[in-house]
Amino acid sequence: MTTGLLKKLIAGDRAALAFAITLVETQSKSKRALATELVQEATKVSTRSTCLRIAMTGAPGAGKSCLLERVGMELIKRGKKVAVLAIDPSSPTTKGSLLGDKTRMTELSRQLNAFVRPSPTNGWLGGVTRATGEATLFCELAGYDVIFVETVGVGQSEAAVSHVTDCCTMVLSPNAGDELQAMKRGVMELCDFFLVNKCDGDLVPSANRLKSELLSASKFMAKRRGHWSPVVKCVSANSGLNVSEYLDEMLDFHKNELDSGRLHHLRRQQKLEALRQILKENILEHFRSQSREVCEQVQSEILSDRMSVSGAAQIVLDDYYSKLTVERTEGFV
Ligand SMILES: Nc1nc2c(ncn2[C@@H]2O[C@H](COP(=O)(O)OP(=O)(O)OP(=O)(O)O)[C@@H](O)[C@H]2O)c(=O)[nH]1
Ligand SMILES: [Mg+2]
Repeated sequence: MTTGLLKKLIAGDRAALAFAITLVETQSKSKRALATELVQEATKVSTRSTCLRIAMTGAPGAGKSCLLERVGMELIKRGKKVAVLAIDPSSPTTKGSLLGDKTRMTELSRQLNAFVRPSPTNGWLGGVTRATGEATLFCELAGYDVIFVETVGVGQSEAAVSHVTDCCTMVLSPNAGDELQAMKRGVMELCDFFLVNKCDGDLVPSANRLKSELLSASKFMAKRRGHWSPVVKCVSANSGLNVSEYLDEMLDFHKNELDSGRLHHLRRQQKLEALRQILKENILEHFRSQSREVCEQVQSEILSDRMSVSGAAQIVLDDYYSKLTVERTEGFV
């Protein structure tokens, strides 16, 4: 059923790639079986584990898309094929800021060796782990060498995206000092590169100030990788300042990770994490669908002090397990 689609994917057919990604993004149960089959087949034939997967995160308006346009074009000049998967957890449709993303990567979108794909997640962050991981796999099969995943930094998205990428770049605006104070240390510790964007015109002094702040903050961060201290750079998507240098360091980083076997190890761990995530999501969904009513009942009991929290939890769990037993017995009849 999916063999034809897979062949087209491997041949680099962009329409087939777009179709395959739509398929894994769907939440419709009937299409899910087809999507699972496609991913299964794709996994078996996937041999290109040397692709580079980069998460590009940062607050709205930091300049992620503009930078990706620059970085992507530079990679294309160097003979690489580039894919950008832009995820927006806040946008329930492909309208809104995502159209903005498309237009901000106009030059890149027009390149034969580039594939730009906006993906709404319908507020479902778990979607980043599964659908994006699968979309990345398809991009690799279709021959893309570097795959960027653009996410709006909202704390959880960095953690989710770190499960499907090799490294993480955070883009910041020069005036993001306050944001930096508020940012959870754990989020910063997931990043390997910090780019202070918009280092041009009047913004140069504040960009340099933020760079110093980041450098001192990074000294106190726990290292995500023992051998690597995060790189902090001032860049400008407008002027192109340091874009090429960033890419050189990124490619070096990737080569080191690959040669040392660390990347291989990371991806194995990511696969197991993805399995855990999918199981967790499905089990939770099943639990919610079965236990909504009893949950509501015990909630009011707890709030009026007629029941202890642990006693209420036990009632909900007993009810859930008893339904599971009934389901299984009925299944055998
Ligand atoms: N001065 C200056 N402005 C920039 C630069 N890069 C981006 N901008 C401006 O910053 C604004 C936001 O840029 P985007 O690339 O869309 O930012 P983003 O982080 O992708 O935003 P979201 O996708 O909405 O989260 C735009 O108005 C850009 O023109 C830069 O290097 N210098
Ligand atoms: Mg953007």
